[in-house]
Amino acid sequence: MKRILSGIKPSGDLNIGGYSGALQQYVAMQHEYENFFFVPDLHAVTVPQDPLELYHRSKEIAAFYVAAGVDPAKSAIFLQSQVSAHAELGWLMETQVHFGELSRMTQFKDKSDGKDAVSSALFTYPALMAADILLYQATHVPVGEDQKQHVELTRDLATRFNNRFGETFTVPEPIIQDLGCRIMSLDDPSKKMSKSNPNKNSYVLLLDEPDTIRKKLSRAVTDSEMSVRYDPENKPAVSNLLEIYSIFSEEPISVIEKRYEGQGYGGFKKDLAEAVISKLEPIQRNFREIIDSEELVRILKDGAERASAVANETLLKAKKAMGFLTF
Ligand code: ATP
Ligand code: LTN
Repeated sequence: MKRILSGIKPSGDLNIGGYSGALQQYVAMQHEYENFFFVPDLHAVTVPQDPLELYHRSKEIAAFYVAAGVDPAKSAIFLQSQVSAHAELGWLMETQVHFGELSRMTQFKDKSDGKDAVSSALFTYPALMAADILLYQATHVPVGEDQKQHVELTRDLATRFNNRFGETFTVPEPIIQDLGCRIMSLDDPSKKMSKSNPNKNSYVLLLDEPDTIRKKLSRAVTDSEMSVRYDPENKPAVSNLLEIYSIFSEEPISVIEKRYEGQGYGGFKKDLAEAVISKLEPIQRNFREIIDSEELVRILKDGAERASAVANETLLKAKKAMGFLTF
């Protein structure tokens, strides 16, 4: 059976980049795999977190999984901190990863750049991410482009461990879709759309009101050519909007290009906003229904139980292989 493990950090409000690169893939792929979708809350605290915000955001990410259409009967949905095997295998993976490998991780460089105090956990984070994936013997890991390097390191660590201690872990494959794997900022198409951007108009949040979405997309930067054409190299801003349009309307880019042939950007941006709004509207409605429900608590408890059974088995196997006493 093919298995997926993936998750979205509860470190900020979810934007349409995370929807495109991660969440909509989870929903689309869930029926072909056995799935483990988790909330990597232990990863969120690698940078300072307000406890109350962490509490609410962790629930929100789980609620988004369900609201977007991840079926909890088919997929285990759980919080990382409720399955203690993550922290334990994370430590064991830290003993396998090299300082030089961690130093090459671009996400660490980006997130530590210009900060005076950076936690050591931000640096060793990829070892915990490897543990997340390997605990479930995941065959596939759907992520956005920015996580490719971490999944590749996970593959190296699984192979290294298997060579040193005997066959223990499945070597996972990243799944990175061609389109929408790197949605760019609305104010600067050279930067990834990110919740850490101080300019609120640079991203659309999954919980943004329709009018806010219209306003943000109408202000998105374009270019002076006035032609709706997909050409990421020469027209990065318009190509980014076309990718968003295609993800949200589920239409091929060529069909969208044709529709706006010979027109400027006004109508295109208006229709883009409506496509985003109509996809988000049911997700927002489902989200509001589930966020404070007993059902969400039940889903997370059940998910943690199902996840623990698989994770504890792998942890035991890894500990035995390394020579720990396991009676
Ligand atoms: P941020 O950059 O906003 O701080 P992040 O990438 O650090 O977010 P998550 O929110 O955990 O962290 O990302 C969840 C998933 O969404 C990951 O698989 C990531 O690759 C993907 N993702 C995040 N931003 C984008 C984007 N702009 N385009 C496509 N995929 C994205
Ligand atoms: N590192 C990821 C979040 C993450 C993850 C994972 C994604 C932690 N563990 C395991 C996929 C599989 C991020 O920063 N977005």
